[in-house]
Amino acid sequence: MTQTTVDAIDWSSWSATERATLCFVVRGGRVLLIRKKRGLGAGKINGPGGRLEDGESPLECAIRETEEELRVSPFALCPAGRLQFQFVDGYGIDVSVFRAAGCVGEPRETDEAVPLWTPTDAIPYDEMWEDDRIWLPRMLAGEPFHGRFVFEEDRILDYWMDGSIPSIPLVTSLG
Ligand code: 8OG
Repeated sequence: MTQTTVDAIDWSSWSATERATLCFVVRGGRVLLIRKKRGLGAGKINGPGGRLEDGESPLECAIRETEEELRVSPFALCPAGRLQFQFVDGYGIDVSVFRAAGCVGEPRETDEAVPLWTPTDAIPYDEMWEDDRIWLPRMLAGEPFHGRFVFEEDRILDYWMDGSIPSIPLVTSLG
């Protein structure tokens, strides 16, 4: 894979190496973020989430990952957006983003993550993936989004953002 622009990629036939999820609990002017301790993006601040297991739907994955990383169960999840990342080394990841109205339990630190209840007007973008400042405001505002990003390591080379409803079913399994 040597394409370095969004337009150079045939997105109609694009397939990701892996599928993953993100789950943002947004409640009372704050969003539940994490400091990730391991995996892709370790050290960065992100939402809870991770890669799909075999036979799992994105919705199931988003709930399981939040439970594993923070020991809380998110509820009232809604599909919020879709993010397609192509890295120039050939790796691609397709991320279903969910917003949750709340969670049961108090978030706790685990060996995967440190919980960070963060005011929605003080998001630490400098410590997050470079693309987050592009779509996270839409997620917080409840606006749908669909983003495509070409990355080289952790730097954006090119991107496209659209405010449409994501074009894949977010709550069914690939089978
Ligand atoms: O299993 P693991 O935690 O390593 O899965 C990667 C997680 O990182 C998954 O939740 C999806 C998420 N992720 C990316 N790229 C980006 C990105 O650019 N921004 C954000 N916020 N999350 C990302 O893989």
